[in-house]
Amino acid sequence: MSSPITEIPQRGNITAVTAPTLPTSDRKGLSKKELVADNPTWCPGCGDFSVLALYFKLIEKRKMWHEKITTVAGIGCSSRFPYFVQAHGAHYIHGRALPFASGISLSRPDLHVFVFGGDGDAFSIGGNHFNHTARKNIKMTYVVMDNWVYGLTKKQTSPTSPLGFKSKTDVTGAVDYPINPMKQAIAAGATFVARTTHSNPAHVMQMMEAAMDHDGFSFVECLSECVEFYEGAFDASNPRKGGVFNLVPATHDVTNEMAAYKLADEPFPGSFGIFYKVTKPTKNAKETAINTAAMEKVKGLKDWQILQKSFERMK
Ligand SMILES: Cc1ncc(C[n+]2csc(CCOP(=O)(O)OP(=O)(O)O)c2C)c(N)n1
Ligand code: SF4
Ligand SMILES: [Mg+2]
Repeated sequence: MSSPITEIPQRGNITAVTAPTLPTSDRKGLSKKELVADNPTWCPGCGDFSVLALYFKLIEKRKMWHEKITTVAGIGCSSRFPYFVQAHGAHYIHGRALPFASGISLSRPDLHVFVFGGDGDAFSIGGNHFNHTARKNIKMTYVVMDNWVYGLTKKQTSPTSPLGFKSKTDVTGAVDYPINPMKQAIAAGATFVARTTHSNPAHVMQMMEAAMDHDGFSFVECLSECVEFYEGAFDASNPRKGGVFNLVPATHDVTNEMAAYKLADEPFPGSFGIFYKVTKPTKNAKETAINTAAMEKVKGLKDWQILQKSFERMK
């Protein structure tokens, strides 16, 4: 059987061509075996295991193929994520996962870009990138595995550590007010903002799936316990540890920004689910429109003629 060639939309008038792939109907989704890479080096019991297992499940369930997904992360325990996935991706620079992922998303609109990382990577060193990627509404799914601590570097205060948390950088207890990731995401302009916890796998899966289906910047805060340096941090949200897991009320209007802030303002453990979701044009769509209009102007011209036109304009 002849195999169709997949054309990848590109900037400019160059069209890249991927390796031949089987027709969609003839291809099976990837199995977990085909997705698992190195054995995770996380501590036994770390919440991050749950997120990784559900990512595999999501890829299997949605029948995504290697050439259609990319897994990006910064630096941290949680950011080791791409090492453990047999797929295209990058374990990038601390705090810089989002700019890297933005480049992929904008140049390859046919891919689904997943970004994983920790609270330090996202809100400390990468804080400004978070705000700007959100406001630009660049299509990708960003899952922050929030453990309220720097795990990899062995227990420093993170931007989400609660007041009083004793760490190597705050030996008498954290004195700085923590940020609220949900409020920050909504205020920055994220068009999909959800909250979940590693201790409820079905819910994590639901949130990741909904985030993936969102056409825009989708942000999921996933509480993910660091059993080594912040054991028990999320017990109050885990019914198996005597806590309560409350879903966002069914009556909540996800398009109501003020209602979303109200949910985000609830004291811990708060609510879990989609707080905010609106449809707005993505930067991807806007750039595609600009590029299409620019290409229309040089339609039919050869590359060297386009180049010549540019030189003429410079004279
Ligand atoms: C530029 C730079 N600064 C600092 C570090 C050291 N560093 C590595 S990971 C990390 C924090 C990780 O915390 P978080 O993002 O919450 O991930 P976790 O380990 O908790 O999953 C820091 C400060 C680094 N690798 N690069
Ligand atoms: S140090 Fe904490 S975050 Fe890092 S792998 Fe161990 S339990 Fe997980
Ligand atoms: Mg952390």
